[in-house]
Amino acid sequence: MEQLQNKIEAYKLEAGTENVADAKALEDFRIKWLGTKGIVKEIMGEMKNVAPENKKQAGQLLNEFKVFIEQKYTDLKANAGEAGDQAGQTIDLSLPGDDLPIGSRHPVTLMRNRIVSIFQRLGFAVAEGPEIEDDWHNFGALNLPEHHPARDMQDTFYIQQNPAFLLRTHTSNVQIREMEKGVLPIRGIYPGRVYRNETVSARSHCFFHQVEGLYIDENVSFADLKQTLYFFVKEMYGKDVKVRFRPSYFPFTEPSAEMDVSCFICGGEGCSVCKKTGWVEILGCGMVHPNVLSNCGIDPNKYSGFAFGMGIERPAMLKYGINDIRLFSENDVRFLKQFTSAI
Ligand code: 2NM
Repeated sequence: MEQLQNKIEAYKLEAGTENVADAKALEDFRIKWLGTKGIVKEIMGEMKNVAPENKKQAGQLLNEFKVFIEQKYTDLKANAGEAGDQAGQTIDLSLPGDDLPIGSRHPVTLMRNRIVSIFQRLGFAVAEGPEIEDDWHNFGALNLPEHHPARDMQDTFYIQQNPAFLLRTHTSNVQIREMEKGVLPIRGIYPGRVYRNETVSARSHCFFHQVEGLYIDENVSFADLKQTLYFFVKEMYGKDVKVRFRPSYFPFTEPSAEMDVSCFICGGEGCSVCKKTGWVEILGCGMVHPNVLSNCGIDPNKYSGFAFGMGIERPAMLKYGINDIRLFSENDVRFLKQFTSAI
């Protein structure tokens, strides 16, 4: 029994110091220790020489030894794999590399970038702000006091744990935050996600994306607004596009207008997109209300400015022929990989 114990200890020491440099040496180790004529098999055969009263203990020792050698083999195999990789031995360099799909930009991102980059060329600087906003920056500062009926124009999600906060209903909160900084003049373009409590359907969703813009300086006039937005639509829809402004109402601008472009689907002939009117509404705009300027610490007697806002999903749907707004947020790769563009 003692003899067997000593033998096992010696083998353990021997196996413990073994190392392999490559797959061939690993296989040699396996054959030497675990093969059909290997050391583990051979020493197992010694059970028959053990006295009956020692058989139980011997069995345990031998089993333990077998597990020890198997573990050693597993370790060597892992190391040999790494060593082989490092030496380039297990890699076939003639094989093509793994295919890494590079993906594509989301159609909303494509349309946002198109819009934003046109204004950037006019010197408008991009800024972003929080999507979870307080009442003041989303409503109050925008000339929309509590209980003002115009708040009903946008059904709002409030934060349950603290209703002083809400999900912004437009990106105008960024305008307010930029104006509050007190650095004038301001020429900014503000893209982002906004939220409204609307029933989800093919045409409307409870969240969507907007780009808003703001220009504040001395002597900014409605003529500047018209010319800036006219430049924008010519870049966006081509130089033959026509525009018209219709009077409208926003609490934060006075006067306010909605801008239409001649239908870029039918060219003004009349189709389902323009509902046979020849015109498509694309944005709202106006001269920033003096109350809004005062709310942000800007002197309305010295400064004036214009602002505008537009959705991104609708023009993206028209451009790419998408008929259901929900597709934008379902993350189906079969949908997403259809859109390609340089920007
Ligand atoms: C629109 C339409 C018209 C607008 C105005 C302002 C601010 F902060 F300057 F008062 N922000 N956004 C505005 C004006 C937004 O979206 C349809």
